[in-house]
Amino acid sequence: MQYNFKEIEAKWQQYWAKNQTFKASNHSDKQKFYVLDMFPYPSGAGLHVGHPLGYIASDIYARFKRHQGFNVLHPQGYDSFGLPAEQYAIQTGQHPAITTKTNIARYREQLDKMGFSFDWSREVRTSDPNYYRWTQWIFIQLFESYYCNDAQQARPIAELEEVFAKEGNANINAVCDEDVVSFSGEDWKNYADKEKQAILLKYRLTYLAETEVNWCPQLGTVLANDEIVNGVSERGGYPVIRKKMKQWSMRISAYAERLLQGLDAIDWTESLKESQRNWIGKSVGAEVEFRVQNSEFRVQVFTTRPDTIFGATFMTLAPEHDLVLKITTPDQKEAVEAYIEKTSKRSERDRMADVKTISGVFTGAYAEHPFTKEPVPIWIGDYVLASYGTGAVMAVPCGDQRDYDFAKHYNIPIKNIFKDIDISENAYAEKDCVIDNSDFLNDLPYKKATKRAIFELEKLGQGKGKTNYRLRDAVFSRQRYWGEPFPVYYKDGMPQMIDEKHLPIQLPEVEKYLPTEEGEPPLGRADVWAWDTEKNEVVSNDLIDEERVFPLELNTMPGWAGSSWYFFRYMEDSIRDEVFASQEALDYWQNVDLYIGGSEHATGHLLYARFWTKFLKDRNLVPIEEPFKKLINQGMILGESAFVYRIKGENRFVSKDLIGEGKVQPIHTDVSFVNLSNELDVEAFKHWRPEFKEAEFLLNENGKYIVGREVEKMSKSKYNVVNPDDICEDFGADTLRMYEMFLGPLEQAKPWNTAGITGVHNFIKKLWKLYHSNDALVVSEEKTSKESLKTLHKTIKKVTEDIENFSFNTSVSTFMICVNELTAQKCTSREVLEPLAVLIAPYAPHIAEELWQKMGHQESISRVAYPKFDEKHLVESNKNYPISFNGKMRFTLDLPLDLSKEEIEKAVMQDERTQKQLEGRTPKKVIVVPGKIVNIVG
Ligand code: ANZ
Repeated sequence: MQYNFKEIEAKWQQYWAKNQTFKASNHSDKQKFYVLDMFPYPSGAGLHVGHPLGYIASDIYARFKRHQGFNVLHPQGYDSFGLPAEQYAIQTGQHPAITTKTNIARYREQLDKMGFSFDWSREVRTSDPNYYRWTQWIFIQLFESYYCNDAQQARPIAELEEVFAKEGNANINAVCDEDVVSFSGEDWKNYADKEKQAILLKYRLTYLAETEVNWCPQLGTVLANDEIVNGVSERGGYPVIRKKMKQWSMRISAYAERLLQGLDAIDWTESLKESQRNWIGKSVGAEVEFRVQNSEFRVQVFTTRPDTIFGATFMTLAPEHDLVLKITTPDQKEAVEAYIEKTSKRSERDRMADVKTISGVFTGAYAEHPFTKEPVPIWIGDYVLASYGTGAVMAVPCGDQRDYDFAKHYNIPIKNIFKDIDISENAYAEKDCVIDNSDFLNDLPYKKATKRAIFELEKLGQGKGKTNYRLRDAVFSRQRYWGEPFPVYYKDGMPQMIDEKHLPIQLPEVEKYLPTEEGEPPLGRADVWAWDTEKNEVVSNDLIDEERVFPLELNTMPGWAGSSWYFFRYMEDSIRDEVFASQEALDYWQNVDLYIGGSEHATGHLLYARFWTKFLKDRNLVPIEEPFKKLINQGMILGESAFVYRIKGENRFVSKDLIGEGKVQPIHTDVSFVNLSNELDVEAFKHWRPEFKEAEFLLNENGKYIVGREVEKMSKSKYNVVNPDDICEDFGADTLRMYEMFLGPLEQAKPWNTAGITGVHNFIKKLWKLYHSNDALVVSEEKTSKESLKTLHKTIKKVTEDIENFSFNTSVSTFMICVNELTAQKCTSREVLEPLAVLIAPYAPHIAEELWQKMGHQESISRVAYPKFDEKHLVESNKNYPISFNGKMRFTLDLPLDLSKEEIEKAVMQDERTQKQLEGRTPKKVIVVPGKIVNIVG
C-alpha cells in the first residue's frame, strides 16, 4: 500500500473532530498542563508558512504532554478586533464583523489542515459580544478600584470613600494623580457630588484625564507607544504628533514595582525580561527641592545622583514645566516664549534621540543651592522631558554629559567635585570615585555619599529618597469603530458606569466607519447611542434629556484589552453567562505553563496581560499573580523572494545568468511563478500584470529565464509568501510540520526553502515503508535484535531530551537516523515499531495514527503512554580491543565484555594475525587490561 497522505490526513482530521479527541476536561485526577499560542489576528491575507511555526512547536509539546499522562489544555481563538478590518470597512463599506467572520473561517480551514490538537470547544473571539461583555466587566472592576501603597494591592474604591468621609485624605497612602489637594472629612461631606466624583477619578485604576497623546491624523486615532516605530505609526507608517485629549487611561504605573519583581519568578528568556525591565525603567535616587530666589516658588528635581549636588551649577526645566512662565523675568520673556513655541513642534521621541543639538534659554531667574545657598541660574532646555521625573533637573556638568555640553555651549561655570578625575574633555559618568570639594561629602565613596546627601536634605526639609519608574500609565481610548465599546455614559460631564447586569453594551450600527466631520470618533455617527437609566438600555440619541437619558462614550477600547485576559476565558469548559471564568476552572488550570508567540509583544501585550492578572488577583478574581510561567518566542520564517531583471528604460527582461555590464533593475516576481530550479514561468509572469504583457524575455542557452533569489521578510508585498495549504496539498501536513521544525532552532530566524522539503517528505515515505513490505503491513512478533533495541532506545533518549529542551530540529534528524538504521537492520518487530509510532506522533500525528491503527489498535494514539528509555539497551556487550605488539597497535579484535583475563589472552593468541606478527616466537609477556587493551611483549 502506497503512502497516501491525502487520504490519511483527511481521515484523521475528521476522526479527531468527530471524537473530540483533544477536548480537555475540567474534572480530572491527572496533573494539568496548559499550552497556549498567542492567538492570531485573522487578517484578510490568510496564513503563510511563517505563521504556524510557533503553533507547530506548541502542538508537539501539547501532544507530548498528553502522552506523558497530563491533562492538557491547548485552546485556540482569535484576536478579532483591530485596524485592518476597519480600514477595509472604510474603503469598501463592508461591516468589519462580516470581514472578520470570513477571515476567521479561512483561518480555521487552514489551521484544520495542519492537524493541530486544539480544543476548539473553548474557542474565543474578542469581538464576540459574549466575550467582550467580560472585557467591559473587567474595565468596570478597574474603575471601582484604587491602588493602596500600604497593602501593595488594588482595593475597592468604596473603602476609600469611607475613609474620606471619616477623616479626609491626609492618611491615605495611595497611587493617585499628582494634583490631588488635601481635604478633611468635613470638606468631603460638603463637596457636591460632582466634586467627589472628580476627586475619586484621580484615584481610580482606570481614569479619565486630559493627557498628551500620540495622535495619528491619517489613522484618525491615538496610538500607544509600542504602536509607534521610529516616530511613525507601526501600521501604515504615518506621522504621529503630540496632542492633548481627554482619554481613558490605565494606572499601570501603580504596578511598576510588582511587574518588575514578578519577572524573577518566571521562566522567560533573559532578553525578554530585560526589555520589560528597561520599559519599566526603575531609577533609585532622590527628589530635591530648590527654592527660587525672591519668590515663593520651589522647583523639585529628580536625580539619581544626590551625591553630586555640590557640583550643581545651574538648573534646567523642561520648556513645558508649569513654573517656567511664572519665574521668567520680564527681559527674558520673549526669548523664553519663542523657545517654547519652537520645541513644541518636536516630538518627545526626537528630543530623547537627539543628543547632539544643544538648545536652551535662560529664564532670568535664580534658585538657591540647598547647602551652599549660592545662586543657581535656572534655564529651560528641551533635553529635559516634561513627562519624566519632575520635568526638571539640577544640572551637574562634571557628572552628566548633557549638562556638561550645555554648560560649555552657554558658558555656564563647571565645578569639578571628583578627586583626581580629569573633566577637561568630558563629564565623569562612573560612580567609582571619591568626592572632594563638597563639604560633608568629602572623601566618601559613592554609596555613602548618596546616603549622607539624602540624610542632610531630609534634615533641611528639602529632599527625600525617591524611586522613579519610566513606565507611563497606558492610554486606553481609541477613536475607532471596531473595538469594545466602553460601558460608560456621561452625566453632567462625569463618567458613569453601566451596571454589570446590563452588559454587554453592543457596538451600534453606523453608516460609515470614519470619524465625524467634527472630529468625533466613528461612534459619534450612531443615531442610537444613548443610555436610558430607567429602561437600562441603549436608546435613540433624540431622547437625550440629561435627566433620564444620557450620551454614551464615543471611544472604544484598544487592541490590547481583549488579549489581556483571554487565557482565563479558555479555562472555562462551557459558555458561562454569569462569570468571566468560574472559580473552579481558575483553581484547576491556574496559569499557562507554556506560552509561545512572537517577540514583538515583549512590552505591549505581555506587560498588559501581567498587569491585569495582578489586578484580578488583588481583587480575588483569579488565584495567580503571573499568567505565563514559561514563554518562548519563535523566530521568524523568512521568505525567499524572486527577482526578474528589467533592462533600465526598456521593457525587456534578461535572465539572471545573462546579466552583463548593462544596468538592470530588479523587480519582485511572485514566487509561485518560479520552479525549484529557479526557472520562471514566463507566460504566467506576463499575465500577472498588464504592464508585463508585451515584455520581451532574453532567455539563456537552455531557453530558460532564471530568476535571482534573496532572503527577505515573508510578506504579501514582497510576493514571496508560501501558503501552507499548497504545501499540505503537495506533501501533506505531517511533512509540513516536520519540515518547519527541521528548518532550524525554534527561536532563530531562518529562511524558508521549498526545495528542501522533499528531503523530509522522503523521510516520511521511508518511515511508511519501514512498516510495510509489498504493500502489506510487516509488523511481526518475533524476537527483536539487540541493535534494533539499541537504535530505539537511543532515539527515545534523544527525542525526549530534545522535546524537553524545545530543540525540535534535532529531533527530526534523530528520527531520520533511526529510520535509516532500522531499515538497514530490516527490523519488523512490534516491540520497536509500536513505540516508534508513539515517539513520532507529536511531530507527524496523522501517519502515526494510521500506523497505530494498522497495528491493531482501536483507540487514538494520542494518549498512549510515551515510551520509556531503558539504559540497559545502550550498554555495550562487546569491546573492540586494540591489540598491540611491543606497544604498537597492529589490529583490533571484537570480543565479549564478560570474558576473563585468561579467556581474552586465549582468544588473542589463537587469532591468525597474532601468529603472523609473532612469526613463531613465544611472547615474553601478554598484558591484558579487560575492557581496554591487550599488549604483547617480546
Ligand atoms: C543630577 C545628576 C548628576 C544626574 C549626575 C545624573 C548624573 P535615569 O537613570 O534615566 O532615571 N533627569 C531627571 N529627570 C529628567 C528629565 N525629565 N529629563 C531628562 N533628564 C532627567 O536618569 C535620571 C537622571 O537623569 C537624573 O539624575 C537627572 O540628572 C536626569 F552626575 O541629576 B541627574
